[in-house]
Amino acid sequence: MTVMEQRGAYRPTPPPAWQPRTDPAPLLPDAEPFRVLGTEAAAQADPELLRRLYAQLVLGRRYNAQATALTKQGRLAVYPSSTGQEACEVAAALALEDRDWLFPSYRDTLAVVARGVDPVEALTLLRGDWHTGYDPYEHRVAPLCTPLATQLPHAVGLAHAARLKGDDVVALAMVGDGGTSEGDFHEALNFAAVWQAPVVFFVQNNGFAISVPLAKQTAAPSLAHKAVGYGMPGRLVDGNDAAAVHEVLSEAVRRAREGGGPTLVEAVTYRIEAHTNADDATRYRGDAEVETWREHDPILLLERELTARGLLDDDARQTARDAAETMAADLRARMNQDPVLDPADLFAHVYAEDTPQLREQRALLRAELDAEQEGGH
Ligand SMILES: Cc1ncc(C[n+]2csc(CCOP(=O)(O)OP(=O)(O)O)c2C)c(N)n1
Repeated sequence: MTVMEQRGAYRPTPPPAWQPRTDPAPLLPDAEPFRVLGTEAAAQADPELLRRLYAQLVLGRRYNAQATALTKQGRLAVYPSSTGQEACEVAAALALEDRDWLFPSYRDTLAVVARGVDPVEALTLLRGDWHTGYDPYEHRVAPLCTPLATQLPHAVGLAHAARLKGDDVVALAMVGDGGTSEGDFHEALNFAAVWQAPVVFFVQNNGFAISVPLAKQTAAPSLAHKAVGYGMPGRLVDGNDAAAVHEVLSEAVRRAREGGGPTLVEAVTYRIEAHTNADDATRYRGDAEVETWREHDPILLLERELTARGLLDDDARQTARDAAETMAADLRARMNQDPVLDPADLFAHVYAEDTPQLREQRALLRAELDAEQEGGH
């Protein structure tokens, strides 16, 4: 008798407490990223929405170029460009209602601006100031978050608290592919799924975490597959297809609002520029790869669709470009004004009440500044 035949006589039964909890099949992402543009589904897309997305993409591309130029002119300390990722940025902002909350990472200035924050105020932190610049409550946009993934548990906490209070609020939290390896990612997704918090986790997989490619970041089949382990649906979408990203995010927001719990959305996209102006991307990737992605450019994809449907002519294209130039000129002019800063602000908001040490340091700084002024410097 072979070993297999012997085994056949023995039928293992599961331990008494075990029973299937949820069927993983409905949580699994599709094998291919969801697309709208260039497919039959595009015919159903609302022309007004497509036009709005287009105008925002053109504006966004120009904003990225202008902000990068400002770093070269010494007017901005650092800028993590989202060139190539504009569809994700714009769709994230447009998928939310005013009463919802956006939790951006440092790369998501464009989403912040598309949600209505003043374009100059949105750059305050990247200018090197100590505070966020904008009032997070005004547009319900959390501060741009530099420590990776820490915005995720913040989003879950806010969304869970809102639900406990009976407020109709959904939180959408943005994170990069590298951020999914952080402990905060795990804790946020686990908590959100167990408590069915109204949150949408939006991962922009742009291929790299600085110089680390996705293949070295994770062995998961896709980042969207990570959702299954937490018991929430994972959705995979073409991150350069603005209509597709908008549809998938809107559906996830709706689901969260209706009490269906969190969703993890992975948008497959590409970071066209270097990590920031302080990075040299040619050290870890080739031009050929970048060129392939340029052919799958988010503005190009939408332009093709709009033109094919007769929704975009030269006039409309020029109007979008003119609006972008006006925004860029205003951004340039306002960013070229020196900000008025009080060095004593360093001590503000550290503690509710100054400690004796802070009081002493504040007095020292004040004395030094006064002496400088008296000396005519
Ligand atoms: C907790 C933490 N660790 C390390 C860093 C340094 N850091 C800044 S950006 C970055 C890469 C993040 O890549 P990804 O999450 O893919 O986002 P992307 O920059 O591509 O948008 C790293 C490691 C950080 N900001 N925070």
